[in-house]
Amino acid sequence: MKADLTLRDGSAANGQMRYCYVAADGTESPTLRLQPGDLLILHLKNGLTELATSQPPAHAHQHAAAGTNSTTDPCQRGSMTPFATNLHFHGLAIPPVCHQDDVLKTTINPSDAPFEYRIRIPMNQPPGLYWYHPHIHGFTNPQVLGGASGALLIEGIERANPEVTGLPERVFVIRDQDLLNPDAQPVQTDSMPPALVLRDAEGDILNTGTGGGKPAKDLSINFVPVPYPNYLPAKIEIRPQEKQLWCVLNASAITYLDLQMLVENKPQMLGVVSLDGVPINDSGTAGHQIIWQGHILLPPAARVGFIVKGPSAGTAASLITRTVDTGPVGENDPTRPLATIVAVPNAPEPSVQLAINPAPLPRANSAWLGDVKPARTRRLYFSEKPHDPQNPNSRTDFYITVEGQEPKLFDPNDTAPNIIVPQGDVEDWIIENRTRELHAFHIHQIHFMLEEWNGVPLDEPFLRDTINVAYWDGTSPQFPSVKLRMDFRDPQIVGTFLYHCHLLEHEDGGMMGVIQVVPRPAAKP
Ligand SMILES: [Cu+2]
Repeated sequence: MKADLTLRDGSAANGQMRYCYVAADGTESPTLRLQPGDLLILHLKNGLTELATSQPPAHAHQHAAAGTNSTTDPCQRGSMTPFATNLHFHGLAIPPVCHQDDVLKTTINPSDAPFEYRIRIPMNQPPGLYWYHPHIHGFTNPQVLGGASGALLIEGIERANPEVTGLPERVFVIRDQDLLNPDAQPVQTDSMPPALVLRDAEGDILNTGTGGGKPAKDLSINFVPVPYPNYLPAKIEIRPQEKQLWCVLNASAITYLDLQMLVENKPQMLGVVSLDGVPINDSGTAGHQIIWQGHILLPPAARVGFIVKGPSAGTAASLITRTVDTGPVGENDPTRPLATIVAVPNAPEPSVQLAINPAPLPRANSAWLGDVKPARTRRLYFSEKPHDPQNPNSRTDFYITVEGQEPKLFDPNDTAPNIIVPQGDVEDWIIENRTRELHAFHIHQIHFMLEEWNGVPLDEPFLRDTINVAYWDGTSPQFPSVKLRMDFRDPQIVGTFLYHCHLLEHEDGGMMGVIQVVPRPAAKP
């Protein structure tokens, strides 16, 4: 498959910077549809203009001055500027090397010719929803918040799960953006008093804990904005009682989603068939292919595939996101509608329908991750502190630290690995949250299994690439944590790559670390 994308920017009427990938035929941020084994040749032209330099993001000063960015080879630059860009293919098990999925050194400038990505989708890449977005340190947040993201779908979920064969399939990309009406008062839909609007050091509206009030960011669904304060929803048409597979990507920079479908105000059960691109019964031992849920939490960067059934004709139905308590220093994320679901007999059918009689997907030939004994256990933790210890209102420094190492902000000019792993190993990582807001742990190149949530064993029969970590209440002797089983067995995944919080303000603010997977013979005993 070939794709020619240009990253364009523009300044909206309200002064917000907007970014978009534009394909050769004018399509905006196209969904790239691929199959295992396919070769994707993607030419990315950096079409950013000087506009991008007029509004330096909060943390720009940390990095913009570093380096000259004058090397002619886009594979060797590494120094980051607001008008530079690159691509990360979130969730794909492809090598962390230039022209594939390297974001440590790969930097594309506006003066460069279109940059070629050549990506072979692995034969064992699970079928599901993935995505692409820029990953320039210090400037990922403004570009993604401005709209730079797109879905990448690996076809074949019906080969892994007979429950979805023949279903029409739709892709929804939910993005966040700065408020279109930041000065508007909340519209009161219930008896709650207007919430106080307090802001954090990054200028985001603090979590009110009420479920209402002014959100930190607006949301859009497939580029239809649903802005505060009236939240005029988008419209989704579906035939009455029709079953469809909905694949939803939370491409937000910082906003958590908790998706729910209401019919006549009653929550409907949603049949989850995949998370983060991976079918639910990936282990082959779950005994079921669907997890029925009344609502689905999606941290930034997470994806879900679920079966919905169209409501009866004439009934009021909607897709909403429920409030997420992001913690006392988290952003305010109230309950709000995303789309009205309208059941009409002549609703246009989605353009994609899953095969009715597909060849079953071959089973993985490696042992299920949950059955592999980990070589070792590592402990990492999220922490935060004011940049100026004397001034609690100064901007926040965000850290992810390997226990025993000195907390250090990510520095693109010092990419010595924090963690070295011999290829072939499986490890357990315990990740603690020592802060009073949510973080979403993500690692490039690999998936992991969630083994424990706050010490409670889960043993999920599927893998994830992004996991929410609960916030600390400020008093408990134990910090909230997740225990993950990390899979470094893939022989293709050798080299240096990143793990970080996927709340992009945090990532740009330093909450990122470097891992090196070394070839087996070179590994120390
Ligand atoms: Cu975070």
